[in-house]
Amino acid sequence: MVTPAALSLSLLLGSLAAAQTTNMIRNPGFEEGADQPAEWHLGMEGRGAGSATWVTDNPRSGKRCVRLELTEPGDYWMAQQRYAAGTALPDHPYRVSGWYRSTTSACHPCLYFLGRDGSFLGAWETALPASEEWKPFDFVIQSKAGTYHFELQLRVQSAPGVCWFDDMALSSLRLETIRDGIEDYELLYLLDSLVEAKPNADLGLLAQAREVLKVRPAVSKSLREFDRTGEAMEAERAVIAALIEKLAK
Ligand SMILES: [Ca+2]
Repeated sequence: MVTPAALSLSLLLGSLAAAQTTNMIRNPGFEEGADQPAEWHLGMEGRGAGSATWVTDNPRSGKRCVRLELTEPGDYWMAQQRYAAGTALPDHPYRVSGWYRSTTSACHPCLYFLGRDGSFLGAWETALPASEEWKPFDFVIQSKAGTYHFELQLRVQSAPGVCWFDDMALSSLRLETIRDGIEDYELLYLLDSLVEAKPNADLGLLAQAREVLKVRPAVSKSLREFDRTGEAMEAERAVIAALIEKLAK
């Protein structure tokens, strides 16, 4: 028999799977491709000797990452990816994140804001500090008025140096936040229904569920203060999902 709780759970798992596809970046871990990383253009703009290559030396994930080198002062060598027209919103928050390592501070993630006719409206760009080990970066940026789509550039810029990028992500922050909010609400609602529907379930499990339903301070604090890492929320979601699974049996 398919119970309402089981049905909700399957719908919920479907929506959780859909939520994994919010990353706009194609081939974000540089794993796909034959001679070149699929979906990425490797090259340079301006002046300066260097290289942009697809490499297997110490990737952050899988077997590959991208390596960018500038051997003399100049503009930039980069891995570039452009998105289809109409895929970005104007005046809208976006989150760009990824992993890098770098011999100098010449490692620059950069996002071009492009208008409806493909015109350049401006760019967001930042220098990342040198790091011998893989290090995450995570920025929230606001798209410019008139933005219709983006171009992403992962650069080594200005000064000589070598940098590597892997596991990139770009997503609409508002959609991400709203979706997560809906999921949290759905998860809590489902858990609450199960506690009501299963008074004869394991007492320890029910007590734990009731405790979670109070919403723990660390989580509500992160909801108010917007925990950028989302670690508290992620941990809580895992606890709630595990309780739902056990109670739904
Ligand atoms: Ca990789």
